[in-house]
Amino acid sequence: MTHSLATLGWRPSLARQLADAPDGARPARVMSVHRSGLTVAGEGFETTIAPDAETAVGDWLLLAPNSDAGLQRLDRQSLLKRRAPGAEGQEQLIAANLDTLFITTSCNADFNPARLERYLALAEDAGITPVIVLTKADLCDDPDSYRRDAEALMPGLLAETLNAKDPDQAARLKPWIGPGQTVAFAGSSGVGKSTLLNALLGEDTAATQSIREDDAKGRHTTTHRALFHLPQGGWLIDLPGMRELGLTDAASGIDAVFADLAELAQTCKFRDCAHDTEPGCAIQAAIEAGEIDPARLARWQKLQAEDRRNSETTAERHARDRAFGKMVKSAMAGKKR
Ligand SMILES: Nc1nc2c(ncn2[C@@H]2O[C@H](COP(=O)(O)OP(=O)(O)OP(=O)(O)O)[C@@H](O)[C@H]2O)c(=O)[nH]1
Ligand SMILES: [Mg+2]
Ligand SMILES: [Zn+2]
Repeated sequence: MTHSLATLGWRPSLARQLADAPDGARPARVMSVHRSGLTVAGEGFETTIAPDAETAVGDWLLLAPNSDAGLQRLDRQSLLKRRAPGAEGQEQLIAANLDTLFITTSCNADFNPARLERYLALAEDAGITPVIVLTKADLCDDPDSYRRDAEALMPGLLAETLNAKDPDQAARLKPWIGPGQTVAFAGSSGVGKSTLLNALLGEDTAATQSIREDDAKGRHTTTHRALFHLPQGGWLIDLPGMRELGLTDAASGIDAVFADLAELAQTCKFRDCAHDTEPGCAIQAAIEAGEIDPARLARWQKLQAEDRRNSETTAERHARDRAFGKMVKSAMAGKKR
């Protein structure tokens, strides 16, 4: 089946980039990434081109007018990447041009502000709009309190409560999954991601089959990543689990989630204020005035520390280990004395 550019998610920010393109160059979106090649689709055509480590599923490319040669990659609206597991510091692209990340949790003990903030920082850092989806509203006395708590996690954040098993309620995600939109679900095991997807997919179609299959355990070991067409017109990309999606170099995403704190910190007396016992600390003053939850400050600082640790280059890590080794040695020497 072939698609129109609009159906594939074409938009003005991409069209503007064609100004300098050669006549007849054809835009095409990367529909799937395999070890052996990239499946790309453009206006009324689909073809396979050579693989390229710099290109991710969801990317937009320009193909030459009369051959399948890739001419250039168009600027991305968003890019989700991770540090490759095992390899030191190497970056691995996961998906490009996602519009929305549905951060999924439930109206129960799975609701964990620190974990949600981690996903939020990941989305913000990648340039993807996060939406919190709160499932199992049908099993909860006060789903609205969860919605309020979720929306308080970040300025401007939206949250939806629903019963994932009810297709009418799953339909609340419609505004984000219409034609040309690209989305993904993230969240712990058991929160209802597959249930929600099934409710959105409705009856079995070919696309349904492949998503359901891909959702089964074990399939993620293949290097295959693909865009699936939703009946509502949008595109879905399956993501690896969160453990494999840890934060690295996400300082700007973290500051976006904690924008209110980051802004306030600018008015602390000292530029390097640790917001602890420093004089003139605007954050501590706001805590004393009851305007900021001290737990939120603690979570911000913890996430920043983790990001700094994960973002260290190998050389920096070795330097820190050496310094630590020296410290241990001198402490031992001190003990002996
Ligand atoms: N009552 C109710 N049950 C739900 C809801 N959402 C999910 N469930 C149930 O919770 C269980 C787990 O749901 P899944 O959809 O498999 O969860 P998942 O997020 O896909 O989990 P993983 O695939 O392991 O990551 C299933 O038994 C669902 O029927 C909901 O909104 N209400
Ligand atoms: Mg699942
Ligand atoms: Zn301060």
